Amino acid sequence: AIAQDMPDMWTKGAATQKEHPNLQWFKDAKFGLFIHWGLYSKLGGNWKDSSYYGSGEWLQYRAQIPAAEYEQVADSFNPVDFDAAQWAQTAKDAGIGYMVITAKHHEGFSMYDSKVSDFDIMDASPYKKDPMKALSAACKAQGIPFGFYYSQFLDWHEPNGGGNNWDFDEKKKDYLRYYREKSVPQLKELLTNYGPLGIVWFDMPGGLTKEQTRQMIDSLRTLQPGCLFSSRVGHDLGDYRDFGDSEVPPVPIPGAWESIYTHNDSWGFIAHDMNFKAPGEIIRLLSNVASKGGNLMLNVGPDGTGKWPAYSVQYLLATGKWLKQYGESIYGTTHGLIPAQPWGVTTAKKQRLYLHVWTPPANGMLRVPYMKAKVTSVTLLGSTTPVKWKQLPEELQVQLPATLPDTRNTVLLVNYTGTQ
Ligand code: JFZ
Repeated sequence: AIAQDMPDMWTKGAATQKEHPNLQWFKDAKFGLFIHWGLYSKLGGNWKDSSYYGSGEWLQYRAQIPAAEYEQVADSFNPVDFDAAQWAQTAKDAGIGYMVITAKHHEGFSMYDSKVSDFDIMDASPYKKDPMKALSAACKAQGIPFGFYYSQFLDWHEPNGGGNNWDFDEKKKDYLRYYREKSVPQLKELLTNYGPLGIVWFDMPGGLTKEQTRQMIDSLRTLQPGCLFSSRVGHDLGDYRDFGDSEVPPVPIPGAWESIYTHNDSWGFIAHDMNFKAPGEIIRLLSNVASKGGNLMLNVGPDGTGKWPAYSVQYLLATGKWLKQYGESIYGTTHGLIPAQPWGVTTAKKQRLYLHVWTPPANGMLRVPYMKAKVTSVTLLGSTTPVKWKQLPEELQVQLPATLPDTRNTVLLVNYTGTQ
């Protein structure tokens, strides 16, 4: 019962082309970390006397800051507290399966050592080091697949880049020239200088036909055939699908896909945004996305000094603690075999069904409808407390203990024989 009666927006683009041969690690990873980090992180949503809530990385656009003026932010961009090993360690302890960081966002500033542009952290900032070199190495040391977000079309710094119409006349723009002179050469740098990449995360396509996009992809592929390209490369040519920000499909979706979420209300750092998702929310979100067959990529927005918001560290580590106990119900699973229930959702592995209990029924009697295969055991993950259960035709009933091991999301493992 996959993607039945689904509106077009959910099913479109799924498996329209040959699957990339390197998708399995991505499908199994389930939990990714997105990092938005750039000059906007130093501004934190503030420009002159105004403060802007919402997406911090869109500040230049929101305040219509001229490129020449915005450029000066780089003069004092000096993330001295950036610690690649610590970032990778925190990600590891949080149970993260892959990391994707902004190499260049719409502002046009390269957060790595680029020979293609002087508007990069090596040439334009006092920092004089390449944080992406350090981070890619630290992730490799932790065994975390590493990838770059790259804004291939929007570039508010370049006269020929997409998006900036407050400085530059849209009609005079030569997008192909921008692709030829900055975008593609930079993508080649990223695919050449940072070891094997798990993902290039394109965003906001524009300025290219489908054929031109295909040509760009083909030339980039030769550098790293194993690297996955996200759907926002455009024209349905990506290797996996991304749902719009903060979307979880209502029923299972086939193929490889990801839901992306901010941790607070913005991708890029906003100093006064404290609306962080608590560990319980993250854990339920992660199990919800997994129950539909996808990955959750959760974002962190470090500040201009290179520190993560304290709540992001704290809540991610709490999520990691949960994953230590319940990880087998997330990693390497497929979508659940039972549709979402009032009490929660399910995920699955071979002959195993995981019941993610978010809201236990008042009387403690958990009803699992449509359970046809023969159940052989029901246990609480990470607990020795026995549970009573019985199987009726097409329904499994489980009596939950009075106190659950984890009130945010307790997981039960159902072993069964035959096919469900
Ligand atoms: C883009 C960026 O503009 C934004 O700054 C951030 O990096 C985010 C992850 O991606 O924003 C988008 C792009 C596509 C959709 C929504 C926001 N979409 O398809 O719904």
